[in-house]
Amino acid sequence: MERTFIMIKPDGVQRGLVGEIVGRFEQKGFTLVGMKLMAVSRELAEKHYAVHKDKPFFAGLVEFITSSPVVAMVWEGDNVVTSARTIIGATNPISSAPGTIRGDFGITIGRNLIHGSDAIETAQSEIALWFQEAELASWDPAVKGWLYE
Ligand code: DAT
Ligand code: MG
Repeated sequence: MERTFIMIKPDGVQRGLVGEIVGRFEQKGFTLVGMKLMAVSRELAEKHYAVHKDKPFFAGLVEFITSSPVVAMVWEGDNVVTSARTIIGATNPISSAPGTIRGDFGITIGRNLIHGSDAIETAQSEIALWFQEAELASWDPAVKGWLYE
């Protein structure tokens, strides 16, 4: 089964949107296999966003992600990587469709509430960066037969 890494950013936690955001992935039918609220070190933030290290917004992004706790999660399901990106919406919340997390709750790109892996390979490396194997639970939801034919 495919897995993806999802992180509720400091603005999502501070604004009391953790339950709302987790609920959207639950309601879709995806399976939660790992979740923790944590303070993010500068080292972890810089590794996670390493692909953006030469961008003008990098310093501010690292400052933001380390400013207050995040909720790191791993979700599982068919096509969960692409589907989660659809549920999340476009990078800039002002261009995100209503019904998406960023479209419903965000205004600016620097406070866009949530991260989701952009490809299967990225998901694998991000899950390994954020979670120990023992922190992930493999389990079969009882409703599986009602979600998949
Ligand atoms: P996404 O989070 O949709 O994968 P990304 O990987 O291009 O977007 O960028 C990572 C994060 O960096 C993004 O969620 C918010 C921030 N960011 C991206 N472009 C930005 C910009 N032009 N100004 C400020 N922050 C930006
Ligand atoms: Mg990205």
